[in-house]
Amino acid sequence: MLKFFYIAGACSVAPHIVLEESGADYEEIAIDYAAGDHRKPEFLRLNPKGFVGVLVTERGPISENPAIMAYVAQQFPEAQLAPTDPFDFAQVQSFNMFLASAVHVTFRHLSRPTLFADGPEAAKALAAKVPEMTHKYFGMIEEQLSDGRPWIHGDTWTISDPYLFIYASYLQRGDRGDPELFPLVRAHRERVLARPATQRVLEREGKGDPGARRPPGQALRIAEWDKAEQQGKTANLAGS
Ligand SMILES: N[C@@H](CCC(=O)N[C@@H](CS)C(=O)NCC(=O)O)C(=O)O
Repeated sequence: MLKFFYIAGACSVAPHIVLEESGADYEEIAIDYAAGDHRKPEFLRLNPKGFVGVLVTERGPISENPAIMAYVAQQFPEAQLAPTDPFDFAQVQSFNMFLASAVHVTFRHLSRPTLFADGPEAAKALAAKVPEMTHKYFGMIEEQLSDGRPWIHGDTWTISDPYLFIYASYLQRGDRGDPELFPLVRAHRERVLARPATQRVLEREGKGDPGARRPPGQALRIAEWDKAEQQGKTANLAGS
């Protein structure tokens, strides 16, 4: 049986939703971020990069969320999670790679500055640039939705939709840009949120809506990141 490893509320929500939409029989395994499960040898054997999601198949593990989602779509074609036409499928992949390599990486400058530079001053400088890039990238996504389409590639839901959902949810928190600038993205997020598969995943992951603003004081301040990272106390920051 397929085994899916995730961190509750993290970017792995997207392939988790895709698995749920696929109708596949799979086992889900929560990685405890606070306990550092993603740094333990058992998990690193599956993904030496130490990131979720990871999908373990009978042929071995698959890492990188866009790759997992494409695999599930191709493995369960009857669920119609992605187009089979090569050009249309490339559009899906193009969008997903953009989210992974531009949007997610931009967000990581805020949530995990120690991956890029050391010290609170560097973290502040990295964070200062985030809203500009977020607005630029979400502006492009808003434009793609501007013809009234319900889903990012048109009338049909694809694996790009839950992937956009998770980053639109992080934007919704208001700590990395102004979500009010992107009404079409917000409406799209609500459509994905309302799907039964999404609701089941969020319920089972147990963290609620990933777009909910964190209570004041719960989120660590940027300058505290280095200390928290050293002490392994970054649990509240999973999902970036
Ligand atoms: N390039 C990877 C990135 C995955 C990723 O960054 N996952 C985060 C959760 S959003 C993670 O596992 N973080 C653990 C860590 O940063 O140590 C992908 O797209 O799948």
